[in-house]
Amino acid sequence: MRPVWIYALVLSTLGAGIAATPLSARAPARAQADLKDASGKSVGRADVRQSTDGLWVTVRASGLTPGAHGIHVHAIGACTAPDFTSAGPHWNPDGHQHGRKNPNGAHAGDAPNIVANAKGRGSLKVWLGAGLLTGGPQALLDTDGAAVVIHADPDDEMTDPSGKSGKRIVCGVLTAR
Ligand SMILES: [Cu+2]
Repeated sequence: MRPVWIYALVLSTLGAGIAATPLSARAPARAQADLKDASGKSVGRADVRQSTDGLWVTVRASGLTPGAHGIHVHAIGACTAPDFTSAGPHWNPDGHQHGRKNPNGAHAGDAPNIVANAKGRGSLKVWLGAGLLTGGPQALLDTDGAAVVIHADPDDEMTDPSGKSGKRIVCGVLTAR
């Protein structure tokens, strides 16, 4: 039988380890959205991952018309078909203008276009910036949530407020995993 002090040492070490764990490591590290078209059909998935350098978004979608489509993280986690206006404007906690090519931009939820191939399939991986998934006043998953929206037309990444990207054709509510 080992002396009691060894157990005390182990317990205190464990305790110190837990206390030293940063808040972000205990918060949800991922969110996921099932992307649906206006008819409610599932057409893909979006994942948001919290990293030490901010938020990464990965998207896979099908059933799109070939070519470029605007895609953004929108400010409200509600996808009411058929127009998805329920998802609100782009996620924009800093009050910037739209567009990654806009000198007064960009919204935190702005992304480069997703480009669908001849079969209507597209994918995208993008760094959104030094944001937080949860915790803090500017977290993505705030009380009204967030959604990923794909548009009918290309985003010119310049014109406020949505780069002339047209109708909202796909939407998915982000939920923490
Ligand atoms: Cu959008």
